[in-house]
Amino acid sequence: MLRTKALVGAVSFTVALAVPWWSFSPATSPAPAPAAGAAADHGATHDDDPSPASPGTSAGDQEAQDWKSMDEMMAKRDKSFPAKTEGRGAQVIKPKILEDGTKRFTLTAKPVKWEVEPGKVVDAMSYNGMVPGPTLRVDVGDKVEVVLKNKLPQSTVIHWHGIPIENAMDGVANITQDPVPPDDTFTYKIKAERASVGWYHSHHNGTEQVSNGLWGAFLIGDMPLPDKIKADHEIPMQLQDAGSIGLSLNGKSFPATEPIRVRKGESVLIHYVNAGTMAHPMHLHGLDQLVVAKDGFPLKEPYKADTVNVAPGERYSVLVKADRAGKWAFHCHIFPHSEGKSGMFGMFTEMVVS
Ligand SMILES: [Cu+2]
Repeated sequence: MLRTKALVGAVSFTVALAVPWWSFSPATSPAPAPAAGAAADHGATHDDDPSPASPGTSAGDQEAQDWKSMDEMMAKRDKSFPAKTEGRGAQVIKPKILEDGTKRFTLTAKPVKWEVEPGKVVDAMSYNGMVPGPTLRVDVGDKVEVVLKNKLPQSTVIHWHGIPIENAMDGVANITQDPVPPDDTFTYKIKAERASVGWYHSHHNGTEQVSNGLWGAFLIGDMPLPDKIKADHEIPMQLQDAGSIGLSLNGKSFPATEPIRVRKGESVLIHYVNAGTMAHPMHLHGLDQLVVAKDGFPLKEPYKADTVNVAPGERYSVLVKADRAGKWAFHCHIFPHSEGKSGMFGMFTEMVVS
């Protein structure tokens, strides 16, 4: 079954130990290596303006030194992938099964220091201490309860995006419920009516709360795939570009993004979830993306693409047949979101087929 392997991919990819490049002394470097703070500049905007030539050197010398130091800086950063960081987002959590079979999840909203990439630790808002929040997975027909415990210093609520639900449970502050104040709780009751690629997020002070980490994936049932293919891996790829988290895939920025490691011939089902504020054209090198669903609704006629543009709030589900070995770049094709003069950053990872 898809689900048994489900998210195995999402939870089992190993992240190799790598020494952050900025831990090396820059003393022998022709140009000072950017400090960790420079990485923090990789937010929603990225300044890639070329530096002016220094006075006192010929243009030729300056250029030679510039391209060498630029290449050196890029190589250190790019080759530090996949870099180790504290914390891992989107982990699958198991529900408590109540006597009547109801599956109960607990999501505790609380502040967390989140390491987006090596040396860049930000003040984030989290569910259960991770960004994105835990991945919730249930079957069609399940009765589900989600207990929200608010340990934030401000009120919050949870909205269930793309999940059919009773209005009173829709989780929009002051529209369907009162905001849940600090140290209070609220229990959402959800009947899992149909297969869904949903997600959940705050709908109270969303500009700050969602951008700073209060969202997660909520998958119901199995997505029917063309030719009854069973995917070997199923991976939510959650996009963010704003707030304290900034440009990231599943809560991490390159070089701390997670590579997708698969065997040649395997099928990978990827659910893009855009929790950010901009559209991101997600481009995979070397392997076709077969778009099989939009917002969890299976397409009657799936289509192939090499770049899939995912607007805020949208989900696209793509099936990738890993039929060519290699390290395939996988990134947002807006280069100011993924690649600049200090190397790769933000929304960049690899699909490694071996
Ligand atoms: Cu982008």
